[in-house]
Amino acid sequence: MSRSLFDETPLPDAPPERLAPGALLLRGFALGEAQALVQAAEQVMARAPPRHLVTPGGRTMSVGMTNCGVLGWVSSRTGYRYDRNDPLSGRPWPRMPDCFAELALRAAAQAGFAGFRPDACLINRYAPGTRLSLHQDRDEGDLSAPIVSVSLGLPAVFLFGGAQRHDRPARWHLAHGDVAVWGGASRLAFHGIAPLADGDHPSLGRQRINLTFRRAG
Ligand code: MD6
Ligand code: FE
Repeated sequence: MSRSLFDETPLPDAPPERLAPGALLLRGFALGEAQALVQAAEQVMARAPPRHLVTPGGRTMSVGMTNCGVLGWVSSRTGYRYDRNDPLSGRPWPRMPDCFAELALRAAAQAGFAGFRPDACLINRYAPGTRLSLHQDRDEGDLSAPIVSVSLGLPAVFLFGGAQRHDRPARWHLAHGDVAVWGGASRLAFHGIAPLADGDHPSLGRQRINLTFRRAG
């Protein structure tokens, strides 16, 4: 099959890109199953709708968030925590779809983290203009496990900083089907998402969905 000069789809055996020690970008790793992942995410979101959480400081987050798996990440005026129940419904979060857990396990292994069994999947939904300010993911019980992050829908600019909030972040382009795996020396790096540019994605329309898998318990 010939390849257009303008085709940005990664070659199937493209080597991982290194964002930093312990942080790898597997371009297109989830492309083949992206449609199944989108469908499964939509089923989770039908049962546990994305909501705009309030930070301990009293700001409302512009990203819509929900979870699946045994544990879900939530923020409120009282702080950040993992909870077994969805505070909106009072019921357990939807179970993690098998296609989610299998993809996270394979991506982590590809990046050198064998045996990754996530118990939490945070689902972030971005509309055009939405951003996620620089933060660390440090509420998880097992910081030796990596985080696996799957991008679906509109492309985004991932801001990847250092161990200090004021370290100037690098900018990485994340597209539909890209998977980032990070752990080890990068596990507590500051990171965020720049305001999402508007666009119309063939399968997701005017939005970006991000799945981040963690070992929280
Ligand atoms: C996002 N991701 O891509 C937000 N955190 O929408 C994250 O905050 C993130 O991608 C830890 C590890 C990987 C990530
Ligand atoms: Fe994060």
